[in-house]
Amino acid sequence: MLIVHSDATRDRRTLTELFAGQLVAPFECPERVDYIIERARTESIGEIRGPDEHGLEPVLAIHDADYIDFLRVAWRDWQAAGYEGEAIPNIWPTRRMPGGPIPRHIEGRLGYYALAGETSLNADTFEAALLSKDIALTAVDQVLDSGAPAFALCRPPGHHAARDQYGGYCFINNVAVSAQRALDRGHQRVAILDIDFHHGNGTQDIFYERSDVLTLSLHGDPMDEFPYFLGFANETGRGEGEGYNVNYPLPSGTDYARWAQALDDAIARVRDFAPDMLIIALGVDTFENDPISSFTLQSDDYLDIGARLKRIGLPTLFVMEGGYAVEEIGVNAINVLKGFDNA
Ligand code: OKP
Ligand code: ZN
Repeated sequence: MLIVHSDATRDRRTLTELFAGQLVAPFECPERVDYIIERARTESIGEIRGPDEHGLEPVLAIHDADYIDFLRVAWRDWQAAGYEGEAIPNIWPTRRMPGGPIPRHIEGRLGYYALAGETSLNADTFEAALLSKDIALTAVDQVLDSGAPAFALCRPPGHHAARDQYGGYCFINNVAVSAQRALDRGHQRVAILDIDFHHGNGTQDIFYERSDVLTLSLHGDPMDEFPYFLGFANETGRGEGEGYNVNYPLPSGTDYARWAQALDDAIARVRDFAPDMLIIALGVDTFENDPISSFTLQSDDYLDIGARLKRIGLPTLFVMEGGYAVEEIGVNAINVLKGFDNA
């Protein structure tokens, strides 16, 4: 399978993540990609190529222009305010204080455009987000051109990013931009199946009122897990989109047997939808030793996941999302691709 990768993903390393009341070294770190690409090489998964630039048009087909402008200038404005640490939001428009104008001050704009506070911005954030979407777009073009599967080794991830919000380490929603690209290049229907441990709230939000993109997500029950405020089973879509969003919230401690039942149900729904393309939001933070998650999948289980996905029989794009057991992330992510290729 073709892999799209860039060494330049290393150029973004934030220094801080607000976690458990402390600023810690971020879980979403450049080494994640190092382990995955190293494993892809030793397992000879396939050709590895770099991304092509795709510009902003496919991004603006999903995200609001004012949000992208904010990402472009946020670091400059944060520095201009005299702040010395990385940019972290600290106030939000909550239940009884929405509706006003978008603030002028960077502190207010950060809160307006952030959905969570763990994700620091620095000088390299916007460039990194652009590179990540170019990796995804290059891979989706490859699937569209050849029909063969591809893996976009994106970093930063994307599935928490909504139309006009960042957070959960995500800025541009790579799977959403890729799905829209496939539609704009002539596809009628695309399914996005999110198997990251966390609910794909951004992807759900973006396509919630649409019937051309079926969104499905298997994840830790939001009663107990990030992103807490979306991802419940009764969220099934709205208007035109009614019936085109499916959530599988699963309890802490979920093992592969239980998880695979949810996967099989999701696969049956993908089949019923009969899409032209399947996009997998591939997180391997479902792993038993993941430091911020609570499922108990083991490395061999990822081979079986890949095999089940292959049997759907659709042109398939894999897009990297989460996975924070850094030393095992290469084995786990590449096992999905191996399982797919060998099935
Ligand atoms: C990004 B992706 C755990 C805190 C979790 C943010 C997690 C973002 C995950 N107590 N904080 O979906 O892998
Ligand atoms: Zn995750």
